[in-house]
Amino acid sequence: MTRTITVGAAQLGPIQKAEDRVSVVNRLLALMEKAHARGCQLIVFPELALTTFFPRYYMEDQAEVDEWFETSIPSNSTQPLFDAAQRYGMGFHLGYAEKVKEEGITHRYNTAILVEQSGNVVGKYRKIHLPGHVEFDSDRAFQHLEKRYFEIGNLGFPVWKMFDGLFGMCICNDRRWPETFRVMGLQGVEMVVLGYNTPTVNSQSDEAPHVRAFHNLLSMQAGAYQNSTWVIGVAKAGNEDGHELMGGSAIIAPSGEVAAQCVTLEDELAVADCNLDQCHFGKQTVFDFARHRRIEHYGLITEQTGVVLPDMEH
Ligand code: CDV
Repeated sequence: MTRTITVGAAQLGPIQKAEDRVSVVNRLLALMEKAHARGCQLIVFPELALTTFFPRYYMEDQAEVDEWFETSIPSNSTQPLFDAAQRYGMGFHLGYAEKVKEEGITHRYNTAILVEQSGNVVGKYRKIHLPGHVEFDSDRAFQHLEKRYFEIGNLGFPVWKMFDGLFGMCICNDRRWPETFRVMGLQGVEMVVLGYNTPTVNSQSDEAPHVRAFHNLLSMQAGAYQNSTWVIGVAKAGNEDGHELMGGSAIIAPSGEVAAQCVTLEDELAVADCNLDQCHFGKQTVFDFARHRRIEHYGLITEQTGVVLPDMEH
């Protein structure tokens, strides 16, 4: 009996600053309806899927910042997503800005949840590799203030049992780090779901858009292949109030091959039948970690963060 799940990568076109949650949730619901018509059992939405990519805006007033955050999920405006999940028997993955009080202290995270077909939340992930900067940076063409608005995630990279398989999550910049995928790979992950908001241009260089699109796929395909797992990477794309975001949402097989991909910069669904048993071959051969990893030579990876040049004096 195969473990095949039909998955929809639900790319979102731009969300303008003025667009409210209700309107965005209606767009998500339309994608869920399409996904249901195409037989999807799981739909994957992008990072910060309920709003524009607000970390591009410098704000000093915390009340203004907090407008972009959710204090509970489900909430009045997001409950329809959970109702649709139940109605269609469809799991979903959703990224959002989370404001939470834990042990009397308020925290803000860039968060994603995994919801099963019954509408129950099975897993929560808080983004660990936060890109960007804390203060206004006049040397950049535009701001990327995730380090200002979010704390580093405190939940690690766990995996969860769902659909008779093992699922993991990460968010956007996390995909560029092999450690992200390997930590989940070491727990046997079979499908990693992630969302991204990636500008088509680099705010600090003239890096070409096609090179940035290449890096996006390169990172996700490498993560898939080197851990023999499915990777579902979903963009928020298009022009948000003058800021271009790349598309290219993709469903990537454990071989590293692209199984399905979005071709527009709009709300779009890419669908693939993902057989989790396809993960076995890589996990039992070239990436059979138990047989082939050489952890006695990997100490620097967890002992050291930055580069330390070797002492070249003889
Ligand atoms: N939202 C992100 O994490 N975006 C980053 C930026 C820095 C380009 C990314 O890695 O795509």
